[in-house]
Amino acid sequence: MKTYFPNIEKIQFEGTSSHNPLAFRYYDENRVVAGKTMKEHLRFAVCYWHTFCGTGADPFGPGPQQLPWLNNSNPMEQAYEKMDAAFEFFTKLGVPYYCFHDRDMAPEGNSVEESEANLWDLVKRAKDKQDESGVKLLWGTANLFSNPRYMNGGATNPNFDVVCYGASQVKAAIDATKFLGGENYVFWGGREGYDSLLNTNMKREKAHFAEFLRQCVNYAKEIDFTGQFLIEPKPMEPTKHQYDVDSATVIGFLREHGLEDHFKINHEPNHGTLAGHDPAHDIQVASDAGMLGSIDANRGDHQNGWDTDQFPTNLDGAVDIMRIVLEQGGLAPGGLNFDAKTRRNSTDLEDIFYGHVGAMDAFARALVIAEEMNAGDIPKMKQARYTSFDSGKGSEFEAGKLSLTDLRNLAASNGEPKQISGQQELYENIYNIHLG
Ligand code: XLS
Ligand code: CA
Ligand code: CA
Repeated sequence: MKTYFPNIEKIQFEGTSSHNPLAFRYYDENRVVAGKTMKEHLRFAVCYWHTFCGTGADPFGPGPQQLPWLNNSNPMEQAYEKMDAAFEFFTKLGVPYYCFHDRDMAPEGNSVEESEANLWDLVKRAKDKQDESGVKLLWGTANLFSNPRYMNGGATNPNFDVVCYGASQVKAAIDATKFLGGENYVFWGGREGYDSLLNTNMKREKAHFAEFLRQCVNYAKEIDFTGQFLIEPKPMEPTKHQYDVDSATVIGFLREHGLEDHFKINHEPNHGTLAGHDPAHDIQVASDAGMLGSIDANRGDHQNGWDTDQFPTNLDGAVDIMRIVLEQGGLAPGGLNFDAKTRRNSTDLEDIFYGHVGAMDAFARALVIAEEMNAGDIPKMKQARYTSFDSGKGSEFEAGKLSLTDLRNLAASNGEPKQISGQQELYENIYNIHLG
């Protein structure tokens, strides 16, 4: 079979003394940290869309990246070649998982039936390749945003016919995900949002979205799909106001519509940045609600108001994520999916490997640091800040046993509270010691 990365051998772990840019310095998949291997903790996935479909196009010009698997003018042949390249890449990189949209894998046909047949053809191939390589599907999803028919949204489109068309795609993508043993299924809000209230009944569109999701839950039960459903928040882009703004918004929406037991959050750090949060804030919000399901490991840029989808090679960002993941006992059945793309001018095929190798190493290193940090002074100091609630009147307050008048009377008898420093600088210094 043709090889697309002839100059690249399987990426090996070589340790910190290595200067080989195509080797791992920290990611040793069998190394045990806190009772699990790195592979089990990190559950890395490669995304099909940026890595095999994106060529670096932007609003100012076409993509300069030449991807040899996109040359065939027959769309099905091209999809086969793309899949060969994808599985060669997954295998050489040594990731256990991948993620895809229906349209990344198979071209759209001229009818619902033809699109379903195209997808099914490719999905059967993918199953064989999964079985041969051992690479598994972390999640599947449907693209309800590229085709112009979705210009006013998919599930939230004001035209019912478009909602039905979107449903046909989601149904097929759930079927495909089930067939491939996918451990999750993602709903990212695509064009579910709006640009102007003058032409948009937001309340009705959100109700339609909830009903659409409810029917997906019903369908999963009907076909016995047991993967985890995930919603991915994003505040803007492509629409001005995306409905799934951030973790808190999604949690509120799910609870409002009685869907909270059926969905968790797939959090993308870049989207947290776009929402004006530190990504760790939004991830902690999801985790605190018991709803952090998976992470699209990437990073944005605070200077830019758009989705830069950069590789998450920043160590502190990875540490902040892994601290929360470890605290909640892991991400499974979710994982860390690199929803990231090389920069437009990174035009060598090796650049795709550099991005992934660097990000995998950053997270492997972050896992070890976060484990030490969680066992160190920071959690103890944080806990100590709240000791006044651990016993006596503080614990009665937490148990709901004190009225507002009781609290007032305590203030009167206790007098002016003692000033207690928040010591942020000290915490930051300890954090830096762990970072090494
Ligand atoms: C786009 C999203 C998208 C989802 C999957 O901003 O990140 O790629 O992850 O539809
Ligand atoms: Ca994403
Ligand atoms: Ca993104």
